[in-house]
Amino acid sequence: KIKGLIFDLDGVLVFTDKFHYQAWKTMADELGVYFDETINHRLRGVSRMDSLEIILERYEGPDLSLREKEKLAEKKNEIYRTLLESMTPDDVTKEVRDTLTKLREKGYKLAIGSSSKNAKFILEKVELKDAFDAISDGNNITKSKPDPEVFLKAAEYLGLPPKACMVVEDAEAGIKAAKKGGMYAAGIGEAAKSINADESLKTFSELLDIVDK
Ligand code: G16
Ligand code: MG
Repeated sequence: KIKGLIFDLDGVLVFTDKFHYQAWKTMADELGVYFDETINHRLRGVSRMDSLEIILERYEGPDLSLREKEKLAEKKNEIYRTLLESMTPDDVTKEVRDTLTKLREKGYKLAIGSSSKNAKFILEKVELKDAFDAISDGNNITKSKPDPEVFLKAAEYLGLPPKACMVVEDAEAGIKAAKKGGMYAAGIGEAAKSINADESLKTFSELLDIVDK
């Protein structure tokens, strides 16, 4: 029996992927590294430093030290944070907001399970922070998705065993993480096609129909 839901942030509740793309693209252009939407797709749900490594697969310049890589990641984050400043509550659909409210009214515990270190900042910008009982994000984990750590922490914060939790994800790495953590996995968007997902959602509000099943 499902008692809690754990939501991925980017790609499920908000669409910050366009900002991630823009920020990485600016950095890649400066480095002279080829980067496009297809490569960007591989960055979904992946941590900042792991994302940088994926982009650097096409880098042909001199070897970069860890410090130089950290500088590049910091630079990307500065550009990304500036883009996030433009977000408002209108960046969350009514469907998402209403569904979260109804799930809570039904008695479900709700948490965020995001790889992002900017999760709290984003939730504040779109005024969604109060919709959740717990937030597990890039700041409280050591291993990024597909490792289940971020979701296991979210379940722990909710005080629920993993098997009583349903994870809602748009990325394959996130679906894999949920399954490895012993949770029920619902795919939306790109991850709705995942063969590893237990449920595939065409719309966000469909959650209300499948969660009690
Ligand atoms: C998000 C994005 C990833 C991003 C990661 C880390 O994860 O999908 O593309 O690389 O967070 O973000 P930051 O650089 O802000 O720490 P999620 O798990 O919310 O989909
Ligand atoms: Mg995501």
